[in-house]
Amino acid sequence: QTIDQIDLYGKHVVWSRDPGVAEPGERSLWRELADDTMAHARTGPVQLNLAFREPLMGVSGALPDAVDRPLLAPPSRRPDAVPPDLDRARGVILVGGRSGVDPVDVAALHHATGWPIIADPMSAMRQLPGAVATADSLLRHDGFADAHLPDVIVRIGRPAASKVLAQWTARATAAGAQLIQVGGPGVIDPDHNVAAICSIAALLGLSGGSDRSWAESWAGADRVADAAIVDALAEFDELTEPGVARTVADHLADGVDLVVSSSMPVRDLEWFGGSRARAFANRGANGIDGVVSTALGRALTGTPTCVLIGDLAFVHDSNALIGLSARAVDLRVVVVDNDGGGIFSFLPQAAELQADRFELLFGTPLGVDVVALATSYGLESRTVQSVDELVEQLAMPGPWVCCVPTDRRHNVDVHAALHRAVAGSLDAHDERSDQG
Ligand SMILES: Cc1ncc(C[n+]2csc(CCOP(=O)(O)OP(=O)(O)O)c2C)c(N)n1
Repeated sequence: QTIDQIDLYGKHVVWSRDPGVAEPGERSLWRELADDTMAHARTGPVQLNLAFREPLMGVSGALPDAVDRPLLAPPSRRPDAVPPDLDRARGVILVGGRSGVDPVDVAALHHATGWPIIADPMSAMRQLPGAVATADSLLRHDGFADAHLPDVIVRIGRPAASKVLAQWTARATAAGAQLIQVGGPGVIDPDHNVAAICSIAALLGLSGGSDRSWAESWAGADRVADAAIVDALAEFDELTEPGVARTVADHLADGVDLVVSSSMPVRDLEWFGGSRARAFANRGANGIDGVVSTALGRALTGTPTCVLIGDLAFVHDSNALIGLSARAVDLRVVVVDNDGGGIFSFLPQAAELQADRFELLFGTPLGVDVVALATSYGLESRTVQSVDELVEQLAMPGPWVCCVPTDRRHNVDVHAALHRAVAGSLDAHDERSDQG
């Protein structure tokens, strides 16, 4: 091997060993090593770098009898004490992915405090009573955002993708709100504004305030915003990117898992996906790496899986489709083909740079025929151009690939129209409330 394999995964593994080439005289140590590896693997990814002696041929002997050993407990940080003064009426619960927290406990916290649950689809908790699905849209409305600044924020799991939500959270903590972090992988404090890291159990003694108008105000606005989104989406003759996310969320059968990719699918699902939206996503600097493989991995566990993905991420990981047509795997791939990366059209560079430079540096169109690419792997593949066609396709068991052609520039206008529609409906709702 030409790369140094020792500590190859750095801090991304919880444990790694490089025991060197196995020698018959060290047999007694192997079981201990296997045991240690398994125990650590229960707490996260591990790297065991095993070297073999050439000619790499041999016959494996019988395994020794199994022995029961206690497993290592996952490394955990001792939770902080619950800060005083959290029993405030104006609280919000943010739930995101990988929280490790039982939805029953989140529902109990909402029930006890009356605090709305701002639920990212990654939490799979949008169907809890008190869940709000349209927070990004609501918080883009300055009047709503100002009037609903909280005193307490309990964040459970990872933060959502919405920058608007993150900025509003930071604004609230800068103004004195307490941010309590619960669960999630590692210590989650990207904005360095977490006041305490607590267990969910410790928070279940909270009672919030007795003012139910806070919860009702969020719930009412959420209903208004969601109706505005649904109506505004129906105004478009063509299938839009947010419309694809909403259709997938609304129509994917309950037993089918969803994986969403960056940049726009994860956002469109979070912002416009409604209360049925629930998904898995790879997040981080390498977010578009291996997304088809991630979905395939989920599908191979036996759960039918749909992946909603852009054309760049799809092409980037299209090798994952090799051999798929010959396997009984229910993988359903919906490619939103805007010929390049969608998020960059929302950047100021989209207006500042000359179109060809912007395309070269940011848009990065590939010009790949998605249907032809999928067909070349022997997969069933088609172009889908209406909500009805997409609904029909989503009901089919995989493996298949469908491609929804969209336009990056138009997508910016679609998002603006949706935000305008929500803002208009919230204003009208406020007026009605004032008069009532
Ligand atoms: C491996 C990797 N390279 C680059 C990026 C930066 N990046 C984030 S989103 C994105 C564009 C993805 O385009 P596409 O898959 O077509 O989806 P769309 O943006 O159109 O929704 C890029 C290049 C990344 N997250 N991961």
